[in-house]
Amino acid sequence: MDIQLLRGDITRVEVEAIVNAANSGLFGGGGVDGAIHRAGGSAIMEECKIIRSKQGGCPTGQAVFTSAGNMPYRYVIHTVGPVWRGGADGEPELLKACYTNSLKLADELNIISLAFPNISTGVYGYPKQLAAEMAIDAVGSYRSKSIRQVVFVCFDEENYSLYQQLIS
Ligand code: AR6
Repeated sequence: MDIQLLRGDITRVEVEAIVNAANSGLFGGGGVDGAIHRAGGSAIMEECKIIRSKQGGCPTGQAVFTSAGNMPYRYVIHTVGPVWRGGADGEPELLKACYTNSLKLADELNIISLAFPNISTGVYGYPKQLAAEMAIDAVGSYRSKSIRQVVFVCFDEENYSLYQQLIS
């Protein structure tokens, strides 16, 4: 798998599918979740409602998918990162599971290229250095059937420079 790094807005990256850092109710919100729902329009929220009524949302560490609405992607994969509570509450395993379960779902959907935001590093408060190390480790150790390219999309400068140091 080719791993790339970009600074910017995940709704403007050229890939087949993008990952959203959602909440377990799939209610939408701020940060990258808000940006994705704004860019994709109401169709994504309608599909989230259906998932909520069928299975009650998406547990932390798991992943579900919807269409991408108005965005030119095949899918949005919604995963739910852990809220940082000091690190002894299963946060590292749950963050790793977000990446691995999103990759597994992308494989099932025959996705060739996938973009990730820096899950949990906004309002969920996960330390950025630890999250970047986990993200790169999880993606780097995953053996994919269909995915050829993974793009880490960093919105803020701090994450971008952390990823630059870890990837180069
Ligand atoms: N493109 C890429 N990354 C972005 C964008 C964007 N347009 N906007 C922000 N980021 P957060 P979390 C980065 O808070 O910590 C939501 O309200 C941002 O710089 O979006 O997993 C959900 O509904 C940060 O590095 O997600 C949940 O309730 C990263 O995205 C909750 O926040 C993640 O920040 C999830 O919290």
